Amino acid sequence: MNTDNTSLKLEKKFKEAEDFLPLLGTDFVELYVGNAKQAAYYYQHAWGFQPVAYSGLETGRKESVSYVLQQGKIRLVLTSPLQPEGDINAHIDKHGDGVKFIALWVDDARKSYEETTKRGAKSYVEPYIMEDENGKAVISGIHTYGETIHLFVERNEYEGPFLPGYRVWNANVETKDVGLRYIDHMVGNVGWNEMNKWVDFYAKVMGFAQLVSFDDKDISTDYTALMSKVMSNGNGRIKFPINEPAEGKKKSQIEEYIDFYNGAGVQHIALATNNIVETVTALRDRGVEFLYVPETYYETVLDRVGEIDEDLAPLQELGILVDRDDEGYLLQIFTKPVLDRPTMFFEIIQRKGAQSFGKGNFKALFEAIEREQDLRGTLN
Ligand code: TYF
Ligand code: FE
Repeated sequence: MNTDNTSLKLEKKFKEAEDFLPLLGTDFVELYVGNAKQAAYYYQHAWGFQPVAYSGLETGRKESVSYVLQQGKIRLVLTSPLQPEGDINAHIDKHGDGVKFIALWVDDARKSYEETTKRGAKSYVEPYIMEDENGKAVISGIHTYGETIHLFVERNEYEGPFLPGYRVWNANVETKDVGLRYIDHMVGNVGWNEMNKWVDFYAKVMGFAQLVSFDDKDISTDYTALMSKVMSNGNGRIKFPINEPAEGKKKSQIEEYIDFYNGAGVQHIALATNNIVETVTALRDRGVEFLYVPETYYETVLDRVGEIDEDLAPLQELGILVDRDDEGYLLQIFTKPVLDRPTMFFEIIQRKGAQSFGKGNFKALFEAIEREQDLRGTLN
């Protein structure tokens, strides 16, 4: 039996202990952004997210505004301040646009809060009830790396468009979705020597188990290095890899992120599709920019991964990477940062059996990132 089998490993790790923090899935991801109206337009028209809900001046909210968009199970919330000062402005001033909340869907937001805070989580918000004519929801929250927050969302007594206080947001123009289905994983970048602290946090406070570990020998090019550990919850629906920079000849992409984000934060969100060629073709047509992968990658890729269902030509044309483990293979591609600061980016992933992370692609991927760093003058 191969010890690399991630699915089996996860099953074994969780048989022993009862899961004290059962998570039903990712509820939503909320970004604090400078201009939510225009960001919403970008995610709607470039990424094919559908308008779902809105809250702002028209709904009686005075301080800030939020747009909710959805594609498959992926729910994105974009929030901007309407006034000077306050937490949202401070967050944007320090980090630029970025992920503030990773909200997790639970059956019991009070118990989630109690179980995690008693294990050492720092409280962000005690359980509170949100209520309107569509029902009620219970929300609580704890701090994770940087200024990022995990919210626990209990919504079994709510039947409205998003959460109490929101109204339906109807689009004035149709946009076709691009086939994105769910969040496969969300990666956090943390500072020097901080990876293990956050790995311990996910293990002890959240009851997650470590799936994989990559040291700086696995993840290095001639120039840069990083380390990474992948944490997963009990049912495998929530996967949080944590990266830290490692010493190399030049500046690690993780260090570049930390410099521009001014601290730890979400580095990338991996979105799953059932047809990566169609999804990436649609995204490219709408102007989403992806990392460039050199032809040489495709000269040897099939020797490494063996036979695959897809034709190689479209994969090469689009720059899609392939990797294999003992359970199958995966196809993945990475966007350039979607902000002016070289901080957050997206990954598009299609899993065909493989439950691992694209270790076989790290070198090609990191060299592609280095070329971008070089163009920005941030490699040194
Ligand atoms: O899913 C994957 O394979 C990626 C790989 O800084 C990765 O998460 C790892 C570290 C990094 C960028 C991408
Ligand atoms: Fe990833």
